[in-house]
Amino acid sequence: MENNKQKTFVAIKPDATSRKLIGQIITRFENLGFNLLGLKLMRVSRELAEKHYGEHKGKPFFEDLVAFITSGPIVAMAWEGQNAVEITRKTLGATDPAKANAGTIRGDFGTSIAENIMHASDSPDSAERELNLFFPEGFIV
Ligand code: FUP
Repeated sequence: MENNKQKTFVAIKPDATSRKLIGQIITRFENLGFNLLGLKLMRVSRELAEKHYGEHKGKPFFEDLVAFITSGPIVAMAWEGQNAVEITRKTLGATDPAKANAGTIRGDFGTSIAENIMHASDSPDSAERELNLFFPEGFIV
């Protein structure tokens, strides 16, 4: 059997937590057959937001992005499974909900590129970096 087990970092953003979408979103990840390694409801500090979105520093949307991700609680999660990084990105759909296919999480729940429901790591290297940022304490499983 193929073995490409990966860990990925996923976050439910403040628009989705305030819209009470947490349960529906977690169900979709459980349906994929992934294993949940870590999960926490948290507020993102400005410092953490700037580190997490470091690649976008200087872009016109950077300040709004930091303001948004720090505006309310997020759910930070670590999931593990075969090809988890790529499958998770597919499950979220395109960054802009207007371009995301129906059936994807952003396609089904989102309307705005700035407030687009979820984040997911875009590569195994990003996943490692982001998991270290959001789960410096590691995992109990
Ligand atoms: P993604 O990897 O799909 O989260 O997308 P990006 O890393 O390109 O963008 C990170 C976040 O920046 C997006 F979730 C939303 C925000 N963004 C904007 O607000 N405007 C843009 O034009 C592009 C991204």
